[in-house]
Amino acid sequence: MKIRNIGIYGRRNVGKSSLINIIAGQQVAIVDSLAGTTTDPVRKRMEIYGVGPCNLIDTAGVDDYGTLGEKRVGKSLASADEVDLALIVFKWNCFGEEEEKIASLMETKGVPFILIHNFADYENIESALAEKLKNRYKTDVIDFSCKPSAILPAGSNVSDIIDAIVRKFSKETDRFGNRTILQGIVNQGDKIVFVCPVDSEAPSGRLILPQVMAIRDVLDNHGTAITVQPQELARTLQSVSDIKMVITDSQVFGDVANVVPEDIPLGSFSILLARSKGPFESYLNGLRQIDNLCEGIFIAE
Ligand SMILES: Nc1nc2c(ncn2[C@@H]2O[C@H](COP(=O)(O)OP(=O)(O)OP(=O)(O)O)[C@@H](O)[C@H]2O)c(=O)[nH]1
Ligand SMILES: [Mg+2]
Repeated sequence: MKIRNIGIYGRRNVGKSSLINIIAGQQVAIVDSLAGTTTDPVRKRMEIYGVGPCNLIDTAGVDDYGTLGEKRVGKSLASADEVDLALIVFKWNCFGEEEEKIASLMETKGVPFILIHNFADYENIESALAEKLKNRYKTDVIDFSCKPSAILPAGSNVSDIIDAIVRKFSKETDRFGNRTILQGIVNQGDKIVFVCPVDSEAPSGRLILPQVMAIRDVLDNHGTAITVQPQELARTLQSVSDIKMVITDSQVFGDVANVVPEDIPLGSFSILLARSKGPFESYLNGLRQIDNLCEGIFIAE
């Protein structure tokens, strides 16, 4: 199972290190009132029930300055390349340019994030700000306090943060921790055409598992699944408008490619399955190397 990296980001002194310690349930990172206490990313491996093994990564504040400070900021932000989820921490109702920068970096990298308003013992998040952020970023905004003696607002508890983390990951994974077969491809209202030849190679009386998984994924996302044999494809493409994608059995890929117009993306069940199960970027890089191979025997599975 993939180990998830969860990064904690924010300005200096907002309580990032305090938060990693609370989530991990132990003193992982040094906490101090001195701004700029954390200099290098601090990692802690832990198991989150419902997510599996995770690395929590505490980072240096993104508002550090000076030659050394800028190097720290660079290192904090570079970790965005390896994180699967970001916790963006802010305090005192100050969600400004720094926080916006982190959020837009995560959006660019396709990293989901949760917003945590810390220091709730000092002041609660204003409901107008919470609403604004929820609407703008379509994500959880949690009012929280890392101060042990704090009288917390109703429902403010570390379990709220854990629950939000689990929800973020469950949206993008099935219960085995894999991405669903059409992850990120199918959205509500999309029409996807599946080409499933029923020939001598097809099992009797049923569809094969990747086909079933793909149809189910479209239904889960409230899209429309249109399933045809290769012979019916051309007619279907003519009669149905706004098709998002065609996905075919690999055996007939060539024939199907001749029929599908260039503006409709075409994929195969095998490629989608490989994408959902493993390091797809590595597969693609491997594929690019095929042209560089010397003559000989090449076996790939
Ligand atoms: N009152 C209050 N104090 C907090 C809270 N969270 C953290 N602190 C205090 O704020 C100070 C900074 O906390 P840290 O966890 O070190 O903050 P940080 O974001 O890791 O700071 P840097 O490592 O400097 O970037 C410490 O004195 C903490 O005890 C909170 O929710 N409420
Ligand atoms: Mg710190």
